[in-house]
Amino acid sequence: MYRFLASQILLLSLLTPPSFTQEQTRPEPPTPTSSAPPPREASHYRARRARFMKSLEPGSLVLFGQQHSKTVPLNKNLTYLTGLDGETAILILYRTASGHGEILFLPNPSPHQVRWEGRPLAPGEAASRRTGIDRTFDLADLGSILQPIEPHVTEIYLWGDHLGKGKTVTALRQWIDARKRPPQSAARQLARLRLVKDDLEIAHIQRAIDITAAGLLETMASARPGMYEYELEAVIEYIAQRNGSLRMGFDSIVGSGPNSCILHYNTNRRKTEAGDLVLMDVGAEWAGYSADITRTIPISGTFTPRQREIYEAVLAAQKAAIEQCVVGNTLRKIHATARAVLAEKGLAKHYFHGTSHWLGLDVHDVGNYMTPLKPGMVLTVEPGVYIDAENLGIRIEDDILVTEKGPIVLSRKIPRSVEAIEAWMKRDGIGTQRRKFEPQPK
Ligand SMILES: [Mn+2]
Repeated sequence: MYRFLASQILLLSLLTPPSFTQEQTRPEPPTPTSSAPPPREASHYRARRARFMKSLEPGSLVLFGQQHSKTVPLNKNLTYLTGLDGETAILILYRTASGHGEILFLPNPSPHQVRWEGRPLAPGEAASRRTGIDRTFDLADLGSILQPIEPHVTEIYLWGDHLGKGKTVTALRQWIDARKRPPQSAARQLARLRLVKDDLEIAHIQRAIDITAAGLLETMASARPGMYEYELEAVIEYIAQRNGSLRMGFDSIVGSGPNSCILHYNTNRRKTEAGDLVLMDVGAEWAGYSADITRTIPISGTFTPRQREIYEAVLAAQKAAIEQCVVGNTLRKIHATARAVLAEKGLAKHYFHGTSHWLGLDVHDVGNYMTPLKPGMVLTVEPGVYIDAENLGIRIEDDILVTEKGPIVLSRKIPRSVEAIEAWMKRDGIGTQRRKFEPQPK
């Protein structure tokens, strides 16, 4: 009898998943995204969800999903509404006659998954504190929790194709597909909200810009003829990552000489030559928000007279356009202003692109491009002149916050005038010298 019991206990202990109680008494390890916002920010997410749900009719239910993955694009609307930044999650928001409800579903991983992939954000207090959502549940319980809500749902909105995989999601998809009315898109309502940034968003954008600024300053100080474009890129991205920006908002563009004329060049493999211009269009990301800044520098440290002439023209166009970033104006007006300055100097035929786009969680952020400017909107102003025959491409791009009192250039700390760039480039940067342990250049 005793031996039987002992073997039963042994069997039981083999079947029981390893205990994590010891780990739970320790402070929570930092999540892989160090850009994760502290809990006090949850009130902003709560306010955004309330505003969003007010824009929908009672009886509406909205589904947002995200599957943690390095390859699938992030669901930025989920970030906007919860602050989550790539974690696997399904958010359900629903509107009733009297108000709205919110439920967050998070995976409860098996010990096996924890062993291989680590511990994801799980349902519970930590998730509630971070997102401001009181009700967090195991993703596996989604079906049973949705059931009592279901009869009250008249309209379903589904955000994108981000729901992910697995049994629960398959069942959810079947439920959606079985409904008479296909799911609607809430893109328009979300885009309208995301167009005007709240304080927290502006702080995040400013942080992304400040990190990008540090990277550009270091790169300008490091730039020397003979460096490869990717060496300059490495300095920018090193500074970005060193400061907690774990992704760039988009592929860095570092185009020297002829490549400065290619608008979205990002091969970044050419060796720079004395006298080249180098166009750097870069943006670090912070808490999901991207900066988007372009500086064009002379690799040798001083502009030639011709480069200077064109540079001053582009800068004049940019300054005039920035002055137009006032409440009530449109992007069309801003663009026309930049173009007019370049046209006066006979350069309009070398200006091929628009002047502005919205900036936020997406580098080309959502929102209607005809919307007149309102306080809290953030946009880029980036005129450029590209003369292929002279290997001369110049773009100057800054990030602008619209306020009641006029435009604020959030990226103003980065040298922009010819004099300021040349003065800054006299310095040494971390990319100037090779470290002892690096192989010598070929
Ligand atoms: Mn841009």
